[in-house]
Amino acid sequence: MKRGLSDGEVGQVSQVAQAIRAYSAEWAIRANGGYLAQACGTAELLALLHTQTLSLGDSSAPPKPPRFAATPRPGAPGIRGEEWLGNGPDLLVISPAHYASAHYATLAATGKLDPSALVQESTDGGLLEMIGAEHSPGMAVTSGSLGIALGVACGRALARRQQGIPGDVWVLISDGELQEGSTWEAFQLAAAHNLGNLRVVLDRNNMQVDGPMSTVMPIGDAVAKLAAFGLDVREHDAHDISGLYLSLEAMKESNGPAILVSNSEPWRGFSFLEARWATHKLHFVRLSPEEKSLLEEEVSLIWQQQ
Ligand SMILES: Cc1ncc(C[n+]2csc(CCOP(=O)(O)OP(=O)(O)O)c2C)c(N)n1
Ligand SMILES: [Mg+2]
Repeated sequence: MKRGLSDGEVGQVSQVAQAIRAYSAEWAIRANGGYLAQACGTAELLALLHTQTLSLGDSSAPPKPPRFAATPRPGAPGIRGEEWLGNGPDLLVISPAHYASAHYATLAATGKLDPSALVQESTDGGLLEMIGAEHSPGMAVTSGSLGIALGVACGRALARRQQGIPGDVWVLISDGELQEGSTWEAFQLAAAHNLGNLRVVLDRNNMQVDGPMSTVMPIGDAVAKLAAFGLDVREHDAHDISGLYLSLEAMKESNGPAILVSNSEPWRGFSFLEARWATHKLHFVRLSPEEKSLLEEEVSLIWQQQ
């Protein structure tokens, strides 16, 4: 087991997490709405995955992405989104494609995207799709149709094992995806093949597009179900950097597929989201003029503290 993070390292991760919130908020301010709560719930998790947990290596993809040229395929122009992650050996798959904004913000906060490139987000002909696709920086799978990328990740983990390719396949999934049958089939497959190179992190924010998970379609005791499907399960507070780091490190010791349930507060970091959380409807937030100026103030505070 690795040692824990020093206070200095926790501080650095926290700075990256705050930058992720700020970059995502800037997009929401520009577009007068956005997938901001996803960044707020996963900021510490994404910061840890990118800077501490995974070995992503250096990226040779351009920090200022070119315009869209073609859907990535052999012989076609264009760059595969995962090339922005780095040259490995690990791979990170973001399954819920509406978390792309949080992930672009992470790439900007970790130096793999030029922050000025974020203005491309959701613009015609730009690579930074609002619902990320496999040509979008940092996105390995086109997964706007939810519940797909976990199965793809299982296939890639199995192929890596068969071909002796080192490195683990990490996948971020959402709790809404636990309401889909394909997710459970993928877990079942991961257990059947004992995929020890598959590591799943679940952002459990207790909401999906139509409101609280419990009223849209309750999924019961997720931790017990995941264990019953043969996964090595842990859960932790998504915003406690030191403990989350140790839980992620412990996953690396598993010989089979492992999952971390990251219990998040999708309002974390911005007061207008917290004020609205009673509704559990933060999936895509539009901003009132008052909320917009409050958010602008809180973003500028984050940058002052960097
Ligand atoms: C296969 C599929 N079914 C339905 C949808 C419509 N949809 C878009 S987002 C969403 C909710 C997903 O929940 P979660 O990922 O937990 O969202 P969040 O926590 O960000 O609100 C749904 C059902 C979809 N994109 N794909
Ligand atoms: Mg959710």
